[in-house]
Amino acid sequence: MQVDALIVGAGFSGMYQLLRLRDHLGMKALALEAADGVGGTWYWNRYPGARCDSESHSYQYFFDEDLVREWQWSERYPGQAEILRYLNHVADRYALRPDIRLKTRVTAARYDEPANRWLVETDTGERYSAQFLIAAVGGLSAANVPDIPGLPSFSGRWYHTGEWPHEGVDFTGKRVGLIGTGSTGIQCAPVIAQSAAHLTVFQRTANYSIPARNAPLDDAFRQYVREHVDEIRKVMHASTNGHPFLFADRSATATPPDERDAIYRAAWEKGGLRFRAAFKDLLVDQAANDTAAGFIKARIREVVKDPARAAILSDIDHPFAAKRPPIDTEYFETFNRDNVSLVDLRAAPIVEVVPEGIRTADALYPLDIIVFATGFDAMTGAFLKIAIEGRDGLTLQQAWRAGPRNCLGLQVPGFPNLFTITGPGSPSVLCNLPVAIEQHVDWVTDCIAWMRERGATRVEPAEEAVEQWLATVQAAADATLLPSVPHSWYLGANVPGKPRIFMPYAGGMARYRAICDDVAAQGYPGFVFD
Ligand code: FAD
Ligand code: N01
Repeated sequence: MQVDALIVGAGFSGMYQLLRLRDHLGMKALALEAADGVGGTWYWNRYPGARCDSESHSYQYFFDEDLVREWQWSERYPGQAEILRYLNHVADRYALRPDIRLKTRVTAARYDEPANRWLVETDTGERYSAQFLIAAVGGLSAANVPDIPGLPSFSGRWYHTGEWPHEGVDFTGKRVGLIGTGSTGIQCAPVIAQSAAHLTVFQRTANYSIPARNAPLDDAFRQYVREHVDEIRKVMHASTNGHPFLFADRSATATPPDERDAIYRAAWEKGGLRFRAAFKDLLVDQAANDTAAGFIKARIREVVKDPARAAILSDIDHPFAAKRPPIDTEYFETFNRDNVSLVDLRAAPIVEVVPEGIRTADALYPLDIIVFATGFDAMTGAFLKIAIEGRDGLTLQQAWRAGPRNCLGLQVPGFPNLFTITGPGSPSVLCNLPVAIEQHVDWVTDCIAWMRERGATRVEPAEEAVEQWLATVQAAADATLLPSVPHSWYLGANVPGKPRIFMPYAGGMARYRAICDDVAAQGYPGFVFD
């Protein structure tokens, strides 16, 4: 089948890209989606407690103010089912479904240079040809199940949180092992503990977490959102991370300790990701960060009654927010329950899975169910799972062997007319993602429109521009504490053999948007058209 543009994925990114190319540029566009429903992350991640960390009124599309005004979020942070309902509503409201092929995984895409077409293959045996290929495959969509010896021998059931069964999992009366204490593990542990006979949390790296303070939204707040759509959008666009709040313009180290403590306490009570915006220097100054880290560790020791457990949970080896900071609902409180135990894998690592459960260096833990909250082959995994072949037979695997290379996180040299949405080299996972997604999709759409106006048929970044952008991404990361965590997935450290490169652009969404706008306004310097 011949189309103008083929989009891979039908999550937040793919659906909006489809809408823009089809409805605004009048292109024949099609989205191919591996799942049997739209929604991406929110289709796949149905684990107990799955919920957004972005506040609901900011975790939505803003391209249509009517859409913002008509959708009513029920809670401060929407749960998985509500977000999935929202994305299905969007698919219906904009009549996207006729142009989305579900249960269709793209397996290969080859650039045919003489024809200037992408030839795309799927697991359903279909073949497509498109001038433009837009990979909206998600930065957190390739589940990472660690290669633990003996897993196939396990006599119980195991699940990865990112591929959760749609019929749910009944934990009643079961001994459950949970591996992973990132955002996902921290969300699901309290909920699993409520129904399981026993929950054993296997912690490798202790983590910070801030109370979410989730609550139902009242009509007054909904009314406020309806009446202030433009103002909310302006704040999100001006902010470092695309959230609907700005960082306070004060330094943690320059603030007297008593005053600083009062600010942290107020931020702790307010809850959520706003905590890290309490001071402007938490991510750029180790001494400033230490004040936040010390505050949170003290709260953990306050909440967790058993001093030995509290010590394991608060023995955190990295700066606050240098790994993605989770927010939680009663995570640390969960360790006060009688039916919950904590295993410190730093003291005794997992050795193997055996039929009865998990064996660490010093004990066997009998289990009926293992939950892997072990994250994703983030940022590059879903792209590299597709056999993408560009100019002169160059594969994406070869091009990214030493780490992802691209310009503005949008285009890879050697792969003309291929665009990546919120891929490596863009703010993506450091940002409230709908904001990053709308910016990327709009930029791609404008670029294609610009080409069509000028009769250009091909776009690709120049090598020098790519080198410059890689240096910009590295410099932005080096100006922060982010690259200082050796075991962070931002660096690819969670996947054996993955190159250690700090992948997202850490200079902030507002600055990134300004750079991209400037490139477009100047006629796309650094990109070659013909
Ligand atoms: P995805 O939603 O990942 O969608 C990509 C789609 O592409 C998927 O449906 C996938 O099936 C499909 N796909 C991939 N490869 C192929 C292929 N080869 N062929 C066909 N289809 C393919 N972000 C925030 O900003 N705030 C949050 O609070 C937040 N919470 C999160 C919670 C969880 C549990 C997770 C995992 C992520 C969270 N995120 C959050 C990040 C989230 O991924 C983004 O907010 C957003 O949903 C990404 O949308 P997307 O369309 O770019 O990617
Ligand atoms: O994954 P993670 P996640 N043995 O990679 C551990 C988004 N998200 O799914 O730190 C033992 O962060 C690993 O240990 P360590 C958000 O962007 C958002 O939780 O590598 N343990 C870590 O504890 C987030 O950052 C939300 O030492 C192993 C955990 O598994 C991203 O998705 C909710 C192990 C993985 O943590 C990913 O979060 C959920 C092994 N072999 C997710 N391998 C919200 O916004 C890994 N681990 C609400």
